[in-house]
Amino acid sequence: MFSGFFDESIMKRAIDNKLIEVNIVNIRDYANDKHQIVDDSPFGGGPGMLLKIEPLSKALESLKHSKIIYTSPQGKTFNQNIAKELFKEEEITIIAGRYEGIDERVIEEFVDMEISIGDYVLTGGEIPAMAIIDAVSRLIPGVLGNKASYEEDSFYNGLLDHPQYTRPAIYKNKKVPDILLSGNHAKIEEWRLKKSLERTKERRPDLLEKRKFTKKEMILLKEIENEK
Ligand code: 4FV
Repeated sequence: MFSGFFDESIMKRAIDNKLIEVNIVNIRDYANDKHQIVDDSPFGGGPGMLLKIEPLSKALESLKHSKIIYTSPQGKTFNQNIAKELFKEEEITIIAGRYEGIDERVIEEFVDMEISIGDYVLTGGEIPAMAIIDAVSRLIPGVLGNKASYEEDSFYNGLLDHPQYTRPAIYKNKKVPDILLSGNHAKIEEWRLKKSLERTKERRPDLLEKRKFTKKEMILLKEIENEK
């Protein structure tokens, strides 16, 4: 599942430019029994299988120096702040679960952080692992074309992104907002900030709760209030 993810586009370039190094560890290589069994049925009964402790422990033993992450619905919900935190790590190991999950003793012994990418159930932890690798890698200077890209990100300043447009300026009578064609960068910045505040207030008021506002933002929030 990872070949496509690492062999294309920005991730491939980051690997080729040695900005990130990826080692994929097959847990089955650490199952030393004849049939290389990696899963077994849960104690206490119940549906499905679990990843066994022996192969996983042997695979993780030499990686204890790294930040070990397990992706599961029981984890804390992934967000940009966690991505920024992980960005500071030298080396990250991500356990991508399968079946119903992994033996709890592996989590107790090895896992530093359990992360969920959302309240829904997937067939495996690979896609969550890719999401984490993508969000963290693009923060590494040089991975994205230009540095500015992630400084303009959604959530970079804790707000949702403002609307974006590109050529043509008119399409089937749908016009791009004039302000964006004005060349007045100060006015454009203000318009974008106001749009971000408006959207965040409408769609994600939770993001505004703990947020500190600049004077400028307070003024714009007042305007938005009055324009309702
Ligand atoms: C998941 C999530 C997730 C649970 C059992 C994989 C599945 C299966 N991971 N965020 N949502 N994992 O659904 O991180 O092994």
